[in-house]
Amino acid sequence: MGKISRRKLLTTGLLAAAGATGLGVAAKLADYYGLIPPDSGVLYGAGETLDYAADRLFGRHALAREFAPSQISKDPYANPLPPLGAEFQRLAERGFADWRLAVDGMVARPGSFSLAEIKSFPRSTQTTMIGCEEGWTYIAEWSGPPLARILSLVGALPQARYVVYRSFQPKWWDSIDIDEALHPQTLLTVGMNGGGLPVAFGGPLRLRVPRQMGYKSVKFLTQLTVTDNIKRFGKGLGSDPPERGYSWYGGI
Ligand SMILES: Nc1nc2c(c(=O)[nH]1)N[C@H]1C(S)=C(S)[C@@H](COP(=O)(O)O)O[C@H]1N2
Ligand SMILES: [Mo]
Repeated sequence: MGKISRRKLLTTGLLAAAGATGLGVAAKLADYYGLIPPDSGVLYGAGETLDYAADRLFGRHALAREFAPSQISKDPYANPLPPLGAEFQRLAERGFADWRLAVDGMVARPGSFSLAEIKSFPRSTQTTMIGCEEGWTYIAEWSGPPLARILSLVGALPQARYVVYRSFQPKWWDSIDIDEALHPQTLLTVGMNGGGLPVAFGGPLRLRVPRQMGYKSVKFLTQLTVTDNIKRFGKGLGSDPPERGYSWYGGI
């Protein structure tokens, strides 16, 4: 296929195909261009596939909406958490001095960072909205080094396609594709509303993914694994939520 027709297909083909002949064709096009989210079948989940493919073709650099300081929610709602246990308690009592973020997988220099190291990196600040699929939202100011910074420090390899991330709560693991991981608004959050990050909101360290639904912003971040193949993790669907009927891609 020549350059011009390929470009034309990329810019008009997906949506036109979806409109004219149904989502199955869009899913096939998405597959052709390697834009299939890991939890979708080609026939089932075509709606989500279209969503993901359209975002990746047209909006990979799009910014999540930012709000004015006056719009910050006075009373942000923290999703209630089960008890985090004795080990978490011990870490908290020491001011999380022993908290570490391990980074492994397809990186030139695997290793781990202390919280103090992460806090010492240049921070970005954003005032964005977080929303739960259950229907509530709030706006807060979040700050921390962009995930992209850590990925460049450890030397993520060019073949990398996803970053899998894990929490102190083992059930809460998830993944994002490399576009989302390198996006400037994807933050290793250490601060909220001008202070530290409270435990209720995922302190001491939370991955903030403001272009996707709240469940992708995993609290108590402990590990990053860079990979080119998501199928090796869990049931191969890219995260825990799809194992329970939610989408892997939570674009908003
Ligand atoms: N580790 C961990 N991360 C988590 C959760 C959780 O229970 N544990 N809940 C998720 C869900 S479903 C949502 S909607 C948001 C809620 O964020 P909030 O408590 O700041 O409102 O955090 C997400 N990250
Ligand atoms: Mo949620």
